[in-house]
Amino acid sequence: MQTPKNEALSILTSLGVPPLGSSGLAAHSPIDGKLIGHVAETSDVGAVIGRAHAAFKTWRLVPAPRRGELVRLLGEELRAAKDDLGRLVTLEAGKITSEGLGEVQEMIDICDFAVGLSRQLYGLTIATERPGHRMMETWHPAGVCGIITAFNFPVAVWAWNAALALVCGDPVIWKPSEKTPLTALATHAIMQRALKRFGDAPEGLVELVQGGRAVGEALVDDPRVAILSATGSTRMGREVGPRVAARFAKPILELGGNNAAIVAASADLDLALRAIAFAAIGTAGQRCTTLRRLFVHESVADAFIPKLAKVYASVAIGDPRKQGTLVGPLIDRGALDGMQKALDEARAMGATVHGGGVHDDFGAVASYVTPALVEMPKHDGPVLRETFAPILYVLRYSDLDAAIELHNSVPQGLASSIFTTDLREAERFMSAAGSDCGIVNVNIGPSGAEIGGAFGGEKETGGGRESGSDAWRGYMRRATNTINYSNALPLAQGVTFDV
Ligand code: UN1
Repeated sequence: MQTPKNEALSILTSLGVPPLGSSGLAAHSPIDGKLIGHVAETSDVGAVIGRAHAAFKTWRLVPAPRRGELVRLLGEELRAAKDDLGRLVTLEAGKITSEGLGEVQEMIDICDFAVGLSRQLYGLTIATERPGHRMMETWHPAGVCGIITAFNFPVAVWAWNAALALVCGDPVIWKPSEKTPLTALATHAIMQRALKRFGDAPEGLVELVQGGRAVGEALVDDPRVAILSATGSTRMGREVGPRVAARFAKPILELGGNNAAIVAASADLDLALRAIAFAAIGTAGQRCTTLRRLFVHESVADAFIPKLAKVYASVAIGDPRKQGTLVGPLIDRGALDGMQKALDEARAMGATVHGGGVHDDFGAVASYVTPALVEMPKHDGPVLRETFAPILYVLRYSDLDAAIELHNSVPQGLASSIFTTDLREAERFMSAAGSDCGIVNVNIGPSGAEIGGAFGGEKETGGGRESGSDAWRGYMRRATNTINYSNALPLAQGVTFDV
């Protein structure tokens, strides 16, 4: 097998990315922890925003179905590049091959969705109290959309935002994670091909800025950026949200999750086992939708938890490019340290920890771990936090309402599941008194959402919605229009004002 560096460099060449430089952001592969190369940082973000802002003046007037054509071409280019880009995601983010490819598929799916949307973007016609009048809603492009993304979905999250923003008439500026600059360069090169085939897109319509905190802050604070979509930690969102709100721009925040599942007494335990394994161990626990807390009914706990521990002990860990591997590396040493710290805290509380060890045999600079299944004596301490690593905290319950209350007692509110064959329990979990999350599932895990639904969550998850359903509205501004087609001028609420 090639070294990650050589493989990444040859993919970048085949995707048409110019050779990497010798200074700027350092790109590593978590597979061996080694340097791949350097990516230049953007020095003048203001100039980039200026270009995008100028592009808005033209793009907002291009008919939406024609804007959709650009996204259709992007989808075509992504289909052609799927294998290369998916492998690059594996090399730079450490995902196993099928998940790297799955991430690119998610980009293709949102392009298809957005193309259809480009012939919709519909408003309402509303009954008016005045004769000879008509009232309606119109949706217009909102302006430049800044997109800040995280390392764990280094390309798909850009696509969820960009595909919608572009059909909605908004130029996009992307600030990827500093940990994944190469997949961003590759995606940008693919986008350039779509733009070239499209022909007459305004300069500055799709921009990429690379760098650290200052680059992100320039997008957050610039009044020319009308929409700021940020994916990452709650800590990041706590800074970004108020700054965007302070200048009355539109934030779309997709922050931390502390996702839970309930395994009820009537659950199909075989199905639950497989679903829970994927949700908790998949992507090495580095999805914002990763399953982190599990409530198991006391009547099935003794049968179920040992089975789960067996899965944890047998799961194949290693080079994510290798067939059969299910758990690749963590992104870096910081993630590994964070995991060990959380496990130490759990042990100090009296928890039983299955797995959780560090694999130094893959080389001291790489960060491979065995996923940890942690039987907790109580719902407290590290259980209340999102640790971005494969740790699943398990608790037993006897009463469903009490379990739902604990389920909802964390600050985050992204994704949740119940495993049950009891209709009453399933409906209770989805009801107003049930899970308080943005994603509430029955008999499937909390991760791996399709793009057709709105994606996002409540409370400290930030409240934003991306992707499907009517999430497009977050990228547009609404105008209410009242049209008088009579000769009279009746005022609303019966007011008279004769001059
Ligand atoms: C994320 O982890 O930032 O539902 C997004 C899922 C994916 C997206 C996760 N479709 O797991």
